Amino acid sequence: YNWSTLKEYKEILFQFYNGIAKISINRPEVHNAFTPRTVAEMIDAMNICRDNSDIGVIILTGEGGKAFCSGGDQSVRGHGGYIGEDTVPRLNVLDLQMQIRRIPKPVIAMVAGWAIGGGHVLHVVCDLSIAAHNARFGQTGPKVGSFDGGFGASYLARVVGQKKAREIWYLCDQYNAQEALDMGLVNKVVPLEQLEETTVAWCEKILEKSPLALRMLKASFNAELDGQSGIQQLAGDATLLYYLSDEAKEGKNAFLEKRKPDFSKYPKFP
Ligand code: 2NE
Repeated sequence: YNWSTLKEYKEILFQFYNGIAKISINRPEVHNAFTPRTVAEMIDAMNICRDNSDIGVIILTGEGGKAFCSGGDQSVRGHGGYIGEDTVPRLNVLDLQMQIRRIPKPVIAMVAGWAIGGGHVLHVVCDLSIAAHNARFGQTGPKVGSFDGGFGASYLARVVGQKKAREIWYLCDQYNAQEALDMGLVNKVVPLEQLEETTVAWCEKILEKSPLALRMLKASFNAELDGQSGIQQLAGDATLLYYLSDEAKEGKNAFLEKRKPDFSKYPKFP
């Protein structure tokens, strides 16, 4: 594919092809472990994906074919978080998780090799996951002195069930691609050589669909699980749709024209 660079970063690649944005962690020497900077760059790229109307779907992946992401870089883990150049301890990957969940476009995890620890949680929060045969999944928190009790626990449990999620966290075992498929943790497993073409084909199928319908579906899937904040997202989308109507525009126009609004002609649907 003829991927073009959307923006240059230090620790990620950010590319575009035919309506698809691809965000790749580019630290293969540490199995694509993330630092606060990696995460900040991904957050910046995600913001661009949200605003750019040429982008309809986002692929999240890791460079090198051996790892999707191995979680937080333990060599920069300090007192209270992961420490970057500014010496501030951060857990900014939690903000990235929220952003993946909130962005009103499908995000697909394209997983080759390790998806471990905080890297595993990143694929879990994506809308869809496509795995290569060499993919390996698991959490390590209780082994390395960490845990993710947010989406990493509760949403994982929604995906694979309570018993399996507890097994994943309590035992810190690793699961192969077939096992991940069997427990509903990934959508599809393909040979490594076909990973990108399959993922792009799924993106292209999605891109043929109605963007507003996809947006409403993503918000609806979230709303069912996210309580007040999920309803807030879905309700925001209802406001967006309402703003497109003449009825809503009449309210704004009347205010600006300093007259009483006339809503009488708008239907009261059954
Ligand atoms: C992923 C795994 C199982 C792979 O094992 P293997 O044997 O195939 O590779 P190896 O030799 O361990 O890794 C290759 C190089 O990458 C580094 C290693 O240290 C090694 O470097 P060198 O010895 O060659 O110099 N590397 C790998 N993962 C790293 C990491 N996360 N941080 C820094 N360097 C890393 C094996 O590598 C593994 O178990 N990795 C650690 C996985 C892990 O525990 N991640 C953190 C979980 S906690 C977390 O992510 C988190 C959270 O729980 C809550 C909030 C935010 C983050």
